[in-house]
Amino acid sequence: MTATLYTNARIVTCDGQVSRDPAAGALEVQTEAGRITAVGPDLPRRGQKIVDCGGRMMTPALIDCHTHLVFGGDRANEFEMRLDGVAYEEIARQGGGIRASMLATRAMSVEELVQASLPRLDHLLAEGVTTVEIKSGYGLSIEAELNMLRAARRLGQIRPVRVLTTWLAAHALPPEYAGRHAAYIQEVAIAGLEAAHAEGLVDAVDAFCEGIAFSSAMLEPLFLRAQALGLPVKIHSEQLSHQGGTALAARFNALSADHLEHATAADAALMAASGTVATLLPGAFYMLRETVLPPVQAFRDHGVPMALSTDCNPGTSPLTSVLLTMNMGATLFRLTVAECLLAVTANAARALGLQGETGRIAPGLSADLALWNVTRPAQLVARIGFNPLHTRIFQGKSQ
Ligand code: DI6
Ligand code: FE
Repeated sequence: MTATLYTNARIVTCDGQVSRDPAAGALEVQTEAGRITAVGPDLPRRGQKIVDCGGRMMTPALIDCHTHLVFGGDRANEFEMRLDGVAYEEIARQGGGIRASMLATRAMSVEELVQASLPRLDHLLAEGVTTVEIKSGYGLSIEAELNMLRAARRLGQIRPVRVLTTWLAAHALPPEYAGRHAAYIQEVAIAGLEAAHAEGLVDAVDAFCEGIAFSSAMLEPLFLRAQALGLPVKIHSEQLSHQGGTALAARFNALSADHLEHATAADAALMAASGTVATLLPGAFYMLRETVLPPVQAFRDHGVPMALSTDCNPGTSPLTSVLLTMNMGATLFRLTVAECLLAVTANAARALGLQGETGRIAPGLSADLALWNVTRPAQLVARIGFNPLHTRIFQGKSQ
């Protein structure tokens, strides 16, 4: 197999320093058999296929590390209710919210879920995404949760994309378990996790730690089971209130804690010690018109890596644009341009345990690259509703 040499690009490796103004041609990238084999100035010519990038900017391909992309139905009606002043938590208490999506999701076959989710996935891919995490969490019964992850795996087979699947049965309490949180965790979240794991459907385990969902004490048995199965954990924590989910997750060396608007500096210190990534989800913050900002400066001070993700879901973040997410990370959360780019590449890879596989332009990693019709990272983050993707490269193959 011949190698490919990408020349005349402004390469932002996201491996260490993110360059503000990469110079065209200063670095070259060589790929072979789907991997990056060399990065550097003036790489030796030895018969590789030469791709002249025309002075364009090249970055690692983008990663969406927190999505609920597979679901049935839509919840535009709840959007209207919120415009009328009804709070998200109130809608959930009235049986809307996650439970409304549960009814629509349970009614669909795996194939129907795949078809409903494909346009959302395709929208991400069109923006240079090559890795997507997809959670269960709208089935809330063992079989319906398994079907969501079967659909997620299928999406990864029919499109050129790396799909990571996350077991999020502990997302909400279905009506048949009303008032019986502990029983739900045992009989559905844990029993189903074992079935899903046996079927090869689980890359990580997640849970929603919130007043309207589960307390950290309720979630501990689930995380213990995940740990026993050798599965990494993640958590939705401190989104609407401070519940202590981040501290629980840090005790289990979670890959990431996500949302975190109500997290504290003490949480940041725990995350730093456990190597847990802070995944910020500005789409949900925006949709819910939240006002409490995540403690970004505390994450910086403690050296907690920050990721950004769409949180693509039918209720609080019907967002399928990683580029817009970067813009929101900067505008709403005051991340720098360099932080925004790392947040959807190197740090997003870390949030999935994939730091040795993708998310940086470095020798040995998968050749997952994006070539853009811009010359500087700021041009990727500054614009709204604009897609400058020129070429998406997944495992060395251009699309
Ligand atoms: N936090 C979120 O933002 C989503 N899930 C979660 O735990 C919202 C899910 C939904 O409203 O459908
Ligand atoms: Fe979420």
